[in-house]
Amino acid sequence: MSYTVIQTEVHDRVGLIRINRPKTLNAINSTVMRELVQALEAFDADSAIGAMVITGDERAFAAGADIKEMVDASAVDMLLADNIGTWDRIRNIKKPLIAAVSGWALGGGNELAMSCDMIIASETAKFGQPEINIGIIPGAGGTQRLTKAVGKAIAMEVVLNNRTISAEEAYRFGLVNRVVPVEVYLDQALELANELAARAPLAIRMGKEMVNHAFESFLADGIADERRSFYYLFSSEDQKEGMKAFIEKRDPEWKGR
Ligand code: DAK
Repeated sequence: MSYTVIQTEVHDRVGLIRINRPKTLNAINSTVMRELVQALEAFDADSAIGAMVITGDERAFAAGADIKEMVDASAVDMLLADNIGTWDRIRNIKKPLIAAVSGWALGGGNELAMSCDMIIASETAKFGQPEINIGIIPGAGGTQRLTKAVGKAIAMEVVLNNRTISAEEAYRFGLVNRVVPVEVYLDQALELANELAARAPLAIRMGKEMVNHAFESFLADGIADERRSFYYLFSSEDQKEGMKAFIEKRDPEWKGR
């Protein structure tokens, strides 16, 4: 299959997917989302592949959903767009998924990393949910998965006040598996993925399902509520102002309506 905004490679028994929009810090537009899920599903169906790694580049894993694509969307546009269904398909991937994160993992980028089973971070990785800066909230699991991973106190600061979590903090809070030098973060992720790929496939699949079950009980309800709140905010003037201000490189003027 040929892709336009991602690149795929095979390393031994591991399928590697690189998000490739460096000029926008790998912002996730609908094409990235569609191609990413297509590539994941293709690797998931390929018996030569035992695990997958998702990465960006050294500067950014992904700086979030593409704000330029969302700025003019209404709540109904967001609800009807196919992005939701596409995003949900990541949860159905059976083989282990590792995020190899360097630089920014923000908004939808952090939500994508948290949708993976493990995260290998470079020392430069920075995790956050800065949606509050543009008048919205996380909409792809951020409020739910982050809270479960790091606890309420830190999650509140991240979601409400744009606190950024450094790589070292992310390890301490239990968000990532390892922090390694930037020169080796991708190699280490591939090595770990190859170790997983060599293990008993059915036991790996069941183990992943069961750990997710423990982590994700009640998650579906929380995610559905989060999504409704996320769409609702697209009927506000503050969402338009927040996103326009980002694009115009100025501070937003909030109206609270
Ligand atoms: N969207 C579009 N363009 C982006 C972008 C983004 N998220 N992030 C960065 N860029 C672009 C910048 O506009 C700039 O483009 P030019 O001006 O050169 O044309 C280029 O990338 C380089 O960025 P900067 O010049 O800003 O670089 P700096 O190093 O100064 O700053 C930064 C880096 C990461 C701090 C900054 O770029 C930034 O604050 N970016 C925005 C981060 C953000 O707010 N992310 C959250 C977006 S909302 C859902 C799925 C997903 C989502 C929700 C629902 N469903 C399926 C329901 C997710 C929502 C979000 O992620």
